[in-house]
Amino acid sequence: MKIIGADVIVCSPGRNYVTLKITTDSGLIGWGDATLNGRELAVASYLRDHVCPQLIGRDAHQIEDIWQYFYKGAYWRRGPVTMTAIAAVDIALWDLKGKAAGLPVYQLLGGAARDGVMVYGHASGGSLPEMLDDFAGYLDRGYLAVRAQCAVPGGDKGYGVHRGHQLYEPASGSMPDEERFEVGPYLRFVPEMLGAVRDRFGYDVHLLHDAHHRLTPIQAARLGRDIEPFQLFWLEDATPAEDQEAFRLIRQHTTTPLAVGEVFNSIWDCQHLITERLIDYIRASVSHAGGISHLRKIFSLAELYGVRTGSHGAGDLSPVSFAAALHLDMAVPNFGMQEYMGHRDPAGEVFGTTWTFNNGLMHPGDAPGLGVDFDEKAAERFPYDPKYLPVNRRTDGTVHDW
Ligand code: GCO
Ligand code: MG
Repeated sequence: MKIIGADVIVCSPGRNYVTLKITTDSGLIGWGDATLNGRELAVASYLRDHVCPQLIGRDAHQIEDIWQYFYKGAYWRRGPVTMTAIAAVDIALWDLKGKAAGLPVYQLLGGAARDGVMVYGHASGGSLPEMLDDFAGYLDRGYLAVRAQCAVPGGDKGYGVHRGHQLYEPASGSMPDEERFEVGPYLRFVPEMLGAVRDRFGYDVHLLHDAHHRLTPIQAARLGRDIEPFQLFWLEDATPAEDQEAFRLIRQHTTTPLAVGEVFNSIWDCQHLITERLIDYIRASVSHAGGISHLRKIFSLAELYGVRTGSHGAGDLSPVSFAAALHLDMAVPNFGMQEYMGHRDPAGEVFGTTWTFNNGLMHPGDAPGLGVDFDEKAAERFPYDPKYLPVNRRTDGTVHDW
């Protein structure tokens, strides 16, 4: 199955997505996701200018060889742009292999290790009552796990809080919005918020919260300890993720389960976190951590150390990589939880999907490959629309982690 074409399509159906199309002489087409929120065109150029020409003529079945060729062959390793580009190729090749075999990708990865993939939804609100009502909506829709994010009273908008009736989406504006954040009120409010969830909905639902890299290690330790009574499934991104050592300190102070990794690109970003058992869930994503092939290695390493998976599944990863995550989630023995933020309209006019949601579990479907179609004609109606993630400042103006 020889590769005869590799093209990059940038479109914005609700948000910006970068999609790689690999065409083969068999007539089969594979789709990959190369979206890197706020830096989309850097990956598009990396692929178009450097990777696509080198794909032509290769055997699409040689997934591992092609991965190594682009990883080792570039000499420059890791980093979000490189690893997102390699991921897009890898995802498209798995899609092709599945289509060629007539099997869904999860079958190629070892077959179903569970009936379905537990996903968590995103409840949020500008006030506590609003967040609790949103939370109730997720339970009504059958979710078994829900993440709770709420604006801190008297504070700015807050991370993870949706606006109006649209799904939460962090990128907006052709220049980054600036937000203000102060840690004291946040640390006092979060236990109250999570306590309110438990008071109203009890302890059967899995409860999660994302601190979005905003705390110091000792602040994270305090938060983890303060929320122990509310028995979280995980506390996400307590401290800036690049500092693996920070987790050692947090771990000494709390039994709240810890998750991190949505900004990781490589197994080397989480080697110590996993082998020293400093976290409970690894949250790297298919599209930013080198594709199915590389994420599978991260998950296998994690399995050895009792760390479970928790793939990033924000709406800024396209339906192609979300489907890829579901296939991997189906097959790995140490699956933990899958994030499901959902995709804003009109993404559904461009991406056709086969996944299903039933009683809190998702299934990728049994179509050959990933089960995602991309409508190139429809994509033309939604041209690239530059948008950026917000920048965060403390109240004194100091730039802070967003
Ligand atoms: C999550 C993430 C997202 C990120 C976004 C950045 O938990 O899903 O924190 O909300 O902020 O993916 O592009
Ligand atoms: Mg997060």
